[in-house]
Amino acid sequence: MADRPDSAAGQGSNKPSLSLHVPEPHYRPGDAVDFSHVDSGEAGREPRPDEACDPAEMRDLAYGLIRVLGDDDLAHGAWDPKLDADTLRTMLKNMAVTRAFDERMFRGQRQGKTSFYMKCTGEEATSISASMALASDDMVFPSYRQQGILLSRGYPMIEMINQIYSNRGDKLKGRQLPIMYSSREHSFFTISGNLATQTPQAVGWAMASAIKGDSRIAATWVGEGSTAEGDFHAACTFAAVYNAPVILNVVNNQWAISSFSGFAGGERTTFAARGLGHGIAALRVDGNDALACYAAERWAANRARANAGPTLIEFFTYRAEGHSTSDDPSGYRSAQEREEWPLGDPVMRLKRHLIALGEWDEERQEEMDREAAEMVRATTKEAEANGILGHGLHHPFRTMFEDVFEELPWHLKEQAEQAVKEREIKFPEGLPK
Ligand SMILES: Cc1ncc(C[n+]2csc(CCOP(=O)(O)OP(=O)(O)O)c2C)c(N)n1
Ligand SMILES: [Mg+2]
Repeated sequence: MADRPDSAAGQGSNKPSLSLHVPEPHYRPGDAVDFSHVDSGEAGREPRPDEACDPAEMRDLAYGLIRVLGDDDLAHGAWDPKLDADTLRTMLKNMAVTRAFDERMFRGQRQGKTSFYMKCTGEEATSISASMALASDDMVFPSYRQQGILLSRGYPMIEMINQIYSNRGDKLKGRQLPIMYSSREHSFFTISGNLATQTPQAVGWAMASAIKGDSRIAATWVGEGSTAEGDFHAACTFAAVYNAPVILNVVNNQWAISSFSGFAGGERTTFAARGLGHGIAALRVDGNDALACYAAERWAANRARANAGPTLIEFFTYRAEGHSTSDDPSGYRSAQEREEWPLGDPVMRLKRHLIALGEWDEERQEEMDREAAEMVRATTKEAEANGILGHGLHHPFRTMFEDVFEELPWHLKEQAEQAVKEREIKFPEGLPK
């Protein structure tokens, strides 16, 4: 018989019994919230290393917090991207449009026009400001909360609504969950609900771009919860090994549906620090600071373009609203969290910055918000003419069998005929209204 450790599991041993740590969020519904443990640091504090810097020489940036916008609403320090006022106003407008779009689509779900929607409230800078720092043909591999990229890249809003309604105008023919857009023309890779799969795909695309001698880089966005997936770590390994021209953006909004970031390892170290173990340059950034988000993404893009290596960026932010229309966060977290969150709101902070520069005022902000809401309203009306959920104006049923094979194989032909027949039997008078 093989040797067994002396009564390792037995009672009466004087060895301490083993135990596990199960993470618990700081606050539950009804709890008073105090974020004083969050070290948000000072704007302008962090150094900005050379873009070709060895990751080992910039370790501290994975544990600090890059901030540009100070409490005085002015830009500070080496990370100030020094954007002109027109670019800042465009950024603010992209945020206003995204917020108005989110509001309208959320209401549309409550009105039964779609089955599902996801807002990005409070996280707008992590997609809009970051993607504005990329070239328009750099390939992006987003998750489901980066609608701001498409809107910033000029993707027609009506196409987004058609997709959300799965109507006859939906270019994806109702085959994707609402909000899982795709646009080759906008270098926007098809969103997948299988979390983190986009990360190795982005690295693979970046490697292919380098193999072909192209100059376009890739960027991916992944939630902090999703970094617990094996795919994310495989992506980091490939990115580091081959020095792939890629940016791995981790949006740490602190929640993964009802699980807090502790379940993805957030209690142990920062998400940016995941990069260091792989030898990847890592930056930890105030995700509610539009200028810091832009500056970090630009740094990483310049690095990738110069063949100096991949970058992992953690955007530290807060998911201000529910995970999706299927979620009710009041069941698992304190409502006070949003009010107490120390890094503020990205839209308000950028607005106040422009006002502090003398380049904006409250009247213009109100007018811009009004125009954004009106534009979304009008576009929604236009899309509704193509149909909404349950009104039967979707792509014909049989189209779900199309577009995969050049010629439909016999067994799929049989299945398609059978499916259509079953529908006729079930709804002899046509589909119910
Ligand atoms: C592989 C996989 N596992 C689980 C899910 C279910 N799921 C959908 S969203 C989500 C939370 C993801 O949280 P995070 O990555 O932090 O992104 P966030 O929603 O905060 O933007 C989970 C667990 C999924 N879609 N795919
Ligand atoms: Mg999250």
